[in-house]
Amino acid sequence: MTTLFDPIQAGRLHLSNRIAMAPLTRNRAPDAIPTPLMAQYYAQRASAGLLITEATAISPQAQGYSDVPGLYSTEQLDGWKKVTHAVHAADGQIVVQLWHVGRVSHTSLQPEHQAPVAPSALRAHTKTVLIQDGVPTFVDTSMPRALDAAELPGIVQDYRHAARNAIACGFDGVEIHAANGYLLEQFLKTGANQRTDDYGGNLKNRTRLLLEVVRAITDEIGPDRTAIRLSPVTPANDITDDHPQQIFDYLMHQLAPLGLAYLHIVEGATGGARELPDQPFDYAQLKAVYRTAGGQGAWMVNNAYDKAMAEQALAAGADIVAFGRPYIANPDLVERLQRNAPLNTPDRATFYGGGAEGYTDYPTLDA
Ligand code: 8OZ
Repeated sequence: MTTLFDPIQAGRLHLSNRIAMAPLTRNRAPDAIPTPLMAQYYAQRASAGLLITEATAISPQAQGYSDVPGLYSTEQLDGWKKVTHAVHAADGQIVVQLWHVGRVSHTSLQPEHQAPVAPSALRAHTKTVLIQDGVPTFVDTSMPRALDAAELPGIVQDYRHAARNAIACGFDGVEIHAANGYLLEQFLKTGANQRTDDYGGNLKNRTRLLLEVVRAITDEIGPDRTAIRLSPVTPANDITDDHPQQIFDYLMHQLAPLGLAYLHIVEGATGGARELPDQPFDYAQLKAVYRTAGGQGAWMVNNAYDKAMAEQALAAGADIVAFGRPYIANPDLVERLQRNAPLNTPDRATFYGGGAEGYTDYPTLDA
């Protein structure tokens, strides 16, 4: 029987175990520049089979929160190089999550304080985090403007550049953030996309931007170190779809031939309930559709897993399990799971913003 502690190949990535650190926004990158403290934080967690960075903006327009990192300026790349170097020195492996927030932003974070961009001029009824005088404050997102179709190639180009930058920084690959109500999912789902052009309406049109982004990135850095995160039914950031099974099954057919390293599936509500009574979704069917269509990427699952659930998921055919909140508080999560040791409890008050406290000061078992 496969265990969490068995290695696995995912495209070009070789994971020493099936435990991934899920992407976690921590708002500790002032001016969007990764810091030495971030290098320490990721290196502390390097025993994970794979580290996935916090969501990282591909361009100034892609920013939606205070103090989240970017991957487009020289200073940002220099900061990330220290992160990948520290992780590799600790024998870890790290991919960067590429992010465009779309409408989940605030004018104060946008270039020239313009409106955030979205498929349609529909406001997301959700909050973003602004850090004012060091204190994280949740504020309503701003009213977005609808993107002109002529602007979309520029956004695809920004993803391509960010992927190139990722490799230049020493990342082992990239994970495209197409989940949690951000730009790519805004195009996918009916609740945010009312376009009448080639990027709205039918399944082909609503998946078009996402697939253009995937193709640009795989063309740039190779499919075997490109991955994607999806959240078929999450209500995160006010996102909804009328028929999620339909569009995600369709997407599996499109992604299957592209040779991605892994698919990362958030089951249920991100950071919340795994079962949503009014939004049933068949994840086994999703995987079956992908495999039947020839998809060979590793299947990564996420959301509120513990060890027993993770082992069940592997037995049911998942390849990798991503742990989020447990990784905030347990840098040595792999060892703790292996030894059935108790886990430290994460402190919500220090999730977003601040310094070392609640970030790099959680003790290991040995400490
Ligand atoms: C929590 C706070 C801010 C951003 C996501 C990038 O949900 C995020 C995020 C999570 O994917």
